[in-house]
Amino acid sequence: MKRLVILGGGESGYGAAVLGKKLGMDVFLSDSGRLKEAYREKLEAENIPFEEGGHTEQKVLQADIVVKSPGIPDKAPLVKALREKGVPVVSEIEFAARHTEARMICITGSNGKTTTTSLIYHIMKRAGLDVGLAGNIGKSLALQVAREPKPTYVIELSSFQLDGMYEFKADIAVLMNITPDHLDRYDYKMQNYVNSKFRILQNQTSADWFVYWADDPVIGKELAERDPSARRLPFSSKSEPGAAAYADDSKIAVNLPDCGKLEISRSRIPIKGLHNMYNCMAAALACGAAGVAPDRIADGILSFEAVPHRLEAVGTINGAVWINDSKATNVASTYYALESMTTPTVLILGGTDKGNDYSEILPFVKEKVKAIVAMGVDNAKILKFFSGEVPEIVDTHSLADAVAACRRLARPGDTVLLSPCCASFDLFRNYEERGDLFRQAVKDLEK
Ligand code: UMA
Ligand code: ADP
Repeated sequence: MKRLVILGGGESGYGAAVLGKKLGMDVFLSDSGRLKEAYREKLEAENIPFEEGGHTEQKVLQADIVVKSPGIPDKAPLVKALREKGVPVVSEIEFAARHTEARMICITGSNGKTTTTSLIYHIMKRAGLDVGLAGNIGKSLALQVAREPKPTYVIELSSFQLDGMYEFKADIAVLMNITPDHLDRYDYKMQNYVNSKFRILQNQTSADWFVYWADDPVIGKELAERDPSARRLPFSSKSEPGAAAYADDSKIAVNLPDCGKLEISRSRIPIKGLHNMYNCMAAALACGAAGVAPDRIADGILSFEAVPHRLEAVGTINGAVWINDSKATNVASTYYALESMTTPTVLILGGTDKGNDYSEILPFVKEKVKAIVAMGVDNAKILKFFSGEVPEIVDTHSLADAVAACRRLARPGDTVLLSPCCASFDLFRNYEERGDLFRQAVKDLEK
């Protein structure tokens, strides 16, 4: 009997354990911290052996195969020891994919993954397809393969998951963009991060599809060097020869593989901003490659609501619209949030800085932002960078103070935008908590 050891007992670890048990493997799960109550209870109920509060090296090293949770870095001493011993260490997605024949539609990129993944899933479900949603979006693929197998999965892939993928093949791969992120996990070398993202193309053949943003200089350079074999479906902000889809000021136009053309007026699309037109084009091309008819794709795009925490309108106070874009945790995402602003903006920035270069958003800040409300434990870098660049900057250290400052600064017709450019961990548990508390504060003000 093959021994499967799982490192980390969160969503992906638990799912891998259930699949391993179903396959008749000798399963052992090991977590260095404390398991979440819900996962501990399920592991006990299902008689899956586990340990928490530390990894017992001797038990882990006995593995024939190890599934590693994505949060655990490759540099962890135990992972190194496993590799030195020749034990394969794979991601939960790789493990799950080895036990299903399902068609895989996979989405990666630095920004836009969750929106595009959710949109593809929404279009396909509405078109009547039997499809599962999995991956970095928060749902284990292995658990679904074990419990409710589907003929098609739409999977959001992070670079951490891609790092543990070897034999996996995406039938349709979508690469949204590549801008610096998570560099602390990649020796602060951008090329290492780029290589990780390009793993989404590995093992693809000329029968598969590759959807990507044609205007991205990083992707362009890599494609020139790598020349992958999959059929290409580039989307662009310009109508250019070779582009399978483009967006202009009034519409998106998509040339769907083998099934015709599609044009949708931007004013009819519920999600706003140029970045969301990229997400719509990517989703339309992926669905077209999967054989969904143009009218069903249009129907899905026109009925898709914003995902929470991504340019989510949460209320109107004194004539100013308040928007929650808490998921904007890096410079590129705040860039696109600002790009989509059409009224004077009070911008909440700040949190845990990941080595941000704020000069990328400076032109939009100068053009559109009337005040910056810095919200973080330490706002020194933001205050220093933007002072003199906007009419007003306020220094706050809590959500309550930031919201009060925005209320004072915003006039009828303005927009208050929480698009912090930073991770949330200084003041909040995660970006969801930051966005939820912001939404609640706005609702309280509306009362
Ligand atoms: N742990 C160990 N040993 C260690 C370090 C951690 O055992 O050395 C344990 C922790 O105590 C924890 C467990 O590992 O109990 C699981 O941690 P995890 O976060 O790595 O894994 P999951 O809970 O299974 O969640 C993962 C993704 N997490 C990360 O990539 C960090 C989830 O993405 C994903 O939704 C889920 O699998 C299902 O696929 C989250 C994320 O933050 C949302 N992703 C990053 C992002 O979007 O930027 C990449
Ligand atoms: P991810 O899952 O990759 O983090 P999301 O869809 O959750 O991406 O969006 C996160 C943030 O990134 C959004 O709040 C928005 O500001 C920005 N964003 C969304 N789509 C794109 C895109 N295609 N290009 C650049 N930025 C984007």
